[in-house]
Amino acid sequence: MTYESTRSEGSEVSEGVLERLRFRFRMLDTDGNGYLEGEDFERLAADVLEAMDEPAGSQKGRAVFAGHRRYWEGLRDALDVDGDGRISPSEYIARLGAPVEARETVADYAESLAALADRDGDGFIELGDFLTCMTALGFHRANCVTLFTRLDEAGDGRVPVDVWAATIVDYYTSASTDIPVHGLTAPAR
Ligand SMILES: [Ca+2]
Ligand SMILES: [Ca+2]
Ligand SMILES: [Ca+2]
Repeated sequence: MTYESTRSEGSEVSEGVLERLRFRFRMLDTDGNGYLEGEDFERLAADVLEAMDEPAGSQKGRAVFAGHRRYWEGLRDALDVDGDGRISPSEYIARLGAPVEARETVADYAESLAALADRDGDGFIELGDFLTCMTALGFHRANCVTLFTRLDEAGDGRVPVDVWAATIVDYYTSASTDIPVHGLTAPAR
């Protein structure tokens, strides 16, 4: 089987998107061995559940594990070109031309994380819960505060769960750097 690039002519990948992908790779490679593997995603799910005091066996907990697995399996199926069961940095970067596949891959993941961040189940994510969840995932606190402020259009200190889920999907699938969530990639301040 030969590998054909999914990039079409004229769809130059912006440096900003590349930067975002590199940042993501480092965050997802939770054991830091230079490859993405199923274990990295199990660890990521366990860590964020622990940070949120959510039992792994609860409905939300099971959804988070299932979302992470689905996300990992989607990445592996789409990107593990040499079939060794893990994703190298170059395999990860090569996914840039296929944002539609990525959307299906991250939908459950995004929804489960948004539901987890709504700790009291009122349909909204409050700043404190947001920061606990996001810093457990590896994002820088200051960047998360900036993002939350931009998403909180009503200015009432909370963001609707569905808005946050859609924003997570955008983060993984958009080729644009002109979206609020792009700021998550900025270096720690
Ligand atoms: Ca790894
Ligand atoms: Ca591979
Ligand atoms: Ca809430």
